[in-house]
Amino acid sequence: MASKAKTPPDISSLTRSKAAVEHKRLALEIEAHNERYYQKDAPTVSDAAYDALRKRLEAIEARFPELVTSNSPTQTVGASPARGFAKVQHAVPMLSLGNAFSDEEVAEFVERIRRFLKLGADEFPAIVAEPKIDGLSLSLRYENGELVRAATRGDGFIGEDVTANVRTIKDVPNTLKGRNIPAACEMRGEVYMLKRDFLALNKKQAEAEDTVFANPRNSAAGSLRQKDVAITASRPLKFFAYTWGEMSERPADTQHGMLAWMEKAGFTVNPLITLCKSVEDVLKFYRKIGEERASLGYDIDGVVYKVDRLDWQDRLGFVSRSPRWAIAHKFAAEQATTVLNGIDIQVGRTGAMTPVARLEPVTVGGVVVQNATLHNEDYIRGIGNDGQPIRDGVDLRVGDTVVVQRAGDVIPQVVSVILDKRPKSAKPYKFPDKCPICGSHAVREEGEAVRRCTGALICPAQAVERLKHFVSRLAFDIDGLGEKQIQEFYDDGLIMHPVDIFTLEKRDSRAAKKLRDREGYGEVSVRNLFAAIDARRKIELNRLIFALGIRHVGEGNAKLLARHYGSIENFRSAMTEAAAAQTEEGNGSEAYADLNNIGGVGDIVADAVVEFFAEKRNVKALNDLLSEIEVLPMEQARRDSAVAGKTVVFTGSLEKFTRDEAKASAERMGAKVSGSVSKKTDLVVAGPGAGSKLKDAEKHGVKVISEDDWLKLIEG
Ligand code: 9MJ
Repeated sequence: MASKAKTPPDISSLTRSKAAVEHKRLALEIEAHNERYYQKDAPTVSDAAYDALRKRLEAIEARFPELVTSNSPTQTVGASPARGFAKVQHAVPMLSLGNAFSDEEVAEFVERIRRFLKLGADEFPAIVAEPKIDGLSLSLRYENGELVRAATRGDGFIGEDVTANVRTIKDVPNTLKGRNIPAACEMRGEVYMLKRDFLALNKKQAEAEDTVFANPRNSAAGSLRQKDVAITASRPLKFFAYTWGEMSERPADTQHGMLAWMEKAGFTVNPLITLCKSVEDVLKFYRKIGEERASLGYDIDGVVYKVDRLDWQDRLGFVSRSPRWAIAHKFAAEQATTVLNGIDIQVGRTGAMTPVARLEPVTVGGVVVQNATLHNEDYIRGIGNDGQPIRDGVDLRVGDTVVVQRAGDVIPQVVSVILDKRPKSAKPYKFPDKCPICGSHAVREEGEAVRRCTGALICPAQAVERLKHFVSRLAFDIDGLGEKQIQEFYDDGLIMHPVDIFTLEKRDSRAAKKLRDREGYGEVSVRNLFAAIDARRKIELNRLIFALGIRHVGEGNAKLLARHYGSIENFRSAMTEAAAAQTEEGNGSEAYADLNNIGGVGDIVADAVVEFFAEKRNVKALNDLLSEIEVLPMEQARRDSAVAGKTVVFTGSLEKFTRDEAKASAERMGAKVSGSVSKKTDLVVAGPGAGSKLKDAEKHGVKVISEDDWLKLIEG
């Protein structure tokens, strides 16, 4: 668990100022976890660790109510919707459930209900016990029995419109069956993926070098929230219905009656759901489900108890963000102890170095665990940066006996060290300052938890991604040489470094196996490819700088650098000078000061550029490339075009060009591209499905044109 072995101070002993500091830290950490969980589908801590953080925050707020602010994580559920989907306001908010972690807390929950309802000593409120599916909550709005809108939970009040995606899920009926259909109803439940489907999907994704998901839940969320509905349709998503939001007439007056109705209406309801008549019954169900958990086929993270009578649910109502009539009884994370045999460093596609624990194999919750992520070097030291996973303040050493945990998720975690068992010979772990793959120096930026390899152009762990970036639209943009071809050529050893692109033809003329004989190629396509490569032997400085893939140097910063240095010779010699003066303490060179002084280039960008040039093999790769190409001054925008000086907004799903192409063409013509429509906007170019931006254009009286009109405008 995130903060376990070194017990944090008792809340009753906290002074107000200490509590305020901890409250702020916890709020920030929880928010960062929310964002990773809800918006990026990439959580870094287990649910149990997350729940522990939330519980502590709640306890601090209970003692110091003045610390509760409207944006405290206790006042909102999850995170605001990610960009890319339209927002939907839920007619009835989708609130979350309170948690219980022990039998006593469950008994207290029932007691609270009995007190609230003033039930007699021998009266037990019937309770429906439901497995708690670990998926993604959805709200489905039906009007006159027809599905009209589907939305994710989002922050509980506003979710994302995923109607088109949800229509591809077989378990979700488009039309409700039977009689007794309310005129308006919001059906709610969980989208999830079977464990075996998740494993098969990951295998396919890995083969295609596409996103690999950490667990079935992330896989379900990632599959649902796809802009391309065809991708969602190809994913094996399933849905269990279990509750509702707005309901114009209720077809039943109990929870179990409502579940039976949902089934008749065409939904899948979890078959294990049981009506319980006593606390013992409820706990028996919890233990039985706990035992069956591993063989259920889908992930659950606990059991939900709900008061069966709906009139009682209504009377019980809500406390802050959770219903008083329901609670989630969570499963404890499964843990085991084992020995840390070693720490390996993996280098990711962006140079991030991730430590991995090599463990003496041990069974945790029915699964053999021999590797666990250690996240970053602070995690090994037992400390944490803001928003990063934290352990217990004790550093990890090879030879240590450690506690390992699997909690719902597939990636196991090392949660704590058993200090009593530390061998005398165990030494503090020294995180490598060189990349284990290519030997380049590895640096950690201030405020960053991750150490990275600086060998952007030469590190084999990064090479393919860097090459794909090198040929991308805003960089070298070579026709016929996209990500797929780069991958093939890299796999066959034909293109390993940027310069290899420009020597491909020469080498091919001498090769025994010619490109034209490759599958999918021929005389003409190879000739076209070589011509496209030749056409890019002249490249503008800003594109070249962007193509190098230096950390933090995106399109905008590349332009700042190109404008300032004017030529590749100036840029290279200034950066080489700055790199030579680089020390642990800083950089006192004039060249560095000059770089750092460019408006818009701060310390982070300046340091990243200098680190790139401090790696001699990057400079060699650049020099090799320069022997094959000619670098032109930064591309000048056309000042005489019809759109020069205008501000343009592109909206809707563009069909004639990609968004990057649209932006590049507009900028070449001297226009500025903006993401939102205001009264300063001159022109809106709208593709199919354009929505709110069109309304904004109307409001501000901005001219709207089609993609074809745009092409005519810039070509004319
Ligand atoms: C899950 N996740 O399986 C609820 N849930 O009810 C079940 N969640 C729930 N019920 C009201 N079975 C709010 C959330």
